[in-house]
Amino acid sequence: MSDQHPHPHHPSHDWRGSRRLTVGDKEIGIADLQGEQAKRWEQELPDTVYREGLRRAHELGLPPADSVVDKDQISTFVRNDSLRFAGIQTFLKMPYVEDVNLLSQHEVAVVGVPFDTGTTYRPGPRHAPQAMRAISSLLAPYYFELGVDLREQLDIVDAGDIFCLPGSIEKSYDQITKGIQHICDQGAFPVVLGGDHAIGFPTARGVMNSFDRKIGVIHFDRHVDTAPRDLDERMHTTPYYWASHEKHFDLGNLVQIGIGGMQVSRPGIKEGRDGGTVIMTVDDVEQLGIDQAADLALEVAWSNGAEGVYLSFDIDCVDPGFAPGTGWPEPGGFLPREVLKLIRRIASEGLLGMEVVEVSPPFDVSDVTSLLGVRIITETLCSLVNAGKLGSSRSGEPHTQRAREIQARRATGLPSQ
Ligand SMILES: [Mn+2]
Repeated sequence: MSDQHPHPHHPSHDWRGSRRLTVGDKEIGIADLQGEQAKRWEQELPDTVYREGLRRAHELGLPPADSVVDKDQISTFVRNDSLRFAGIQTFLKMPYVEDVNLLSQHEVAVVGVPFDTGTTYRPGPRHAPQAMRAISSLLAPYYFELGVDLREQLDIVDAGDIFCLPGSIEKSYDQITKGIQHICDQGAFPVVLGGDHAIGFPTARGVMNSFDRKIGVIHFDRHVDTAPRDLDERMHTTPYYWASHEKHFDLGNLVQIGIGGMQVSRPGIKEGRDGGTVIMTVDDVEQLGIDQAADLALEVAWSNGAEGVYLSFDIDCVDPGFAPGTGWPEPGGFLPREVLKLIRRIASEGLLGMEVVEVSPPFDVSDVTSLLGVRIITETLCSLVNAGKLGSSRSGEPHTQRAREIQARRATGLPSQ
């Protein structure tokens, strides 16, 4: 590089002083970068819950052997999430609550629905709750871009699984509805680890039974799932036909994102036409752009007097190149970053609960589909916290009554479970 022709990407002046750089004909404020903003936010986050976890690890799992230098972080028995591949598997290594009567003390309850009797081709989602729990240990609770630390800002517990009956779809529906309704009645936000999409009917029914007001559903999928029956039964192709026959939901509040290709049920399309669903294809989202597509979905879901919205995310709306472990892979779906950004905006308006369905671990590769399912959930939770709909702010201000109660309990030193 000669002095006469300095490389434009290596300016000679001290850019650190001004924090502005000229790249080509564009002047860029370094501080305006998302990454730089995120660096500042990280400084505002507390580490109170993390520190308490370390203290507990020593109390319950003994301080480390004498030769260990980092006496704070390490215990003799694993009792926190420092050793991410070790320990008992719960979602994000959050506490397991064995007594479901105590869910009223927590803000978010993760629950597995290990059920795949509603599949019509590849089975396997009965293994998804455990697979998602296992791979969730890869993720730390801190989300860089939003500057959210789920451990510090939100009280999440793992409530274990609902007892599904693999020999009976109908009895499993009743079990699932009872379980989800219980979580909602306890005032906890349900995060459902499916399960095939047949569970979309009993989960929505459980949410509605508890909420007792009209809801909308934002439904990501390559398939419409609005057929009355499939192979003579209620299956994973039928949940929204049946949900729409409940008191507090109709198809006019169902927005379906990502539908398309050559696996779409014609009887289901007829129901959607008659009932007034809104379908957005991958092309629609591309043409509208992510933000406008998300806003349109919110408009539909919240229309006609709906007072809450439930999010149902079928992993097969993402292209099978990124989500191969699923029952009916259909080429041409979304990119992971597209759905994450859609979810981030949709969740910022608040939700009644959410589910990720149709992850099929036996058909997965390197756990990528399970991992994406987990990221859909963490994206939703971080967005809800960031938007003030759950948990507390970075400075510790509670966003919800439940968060206020949890903080008060922690301050008095009472155990939360
Ligand atoms: Mn599907």
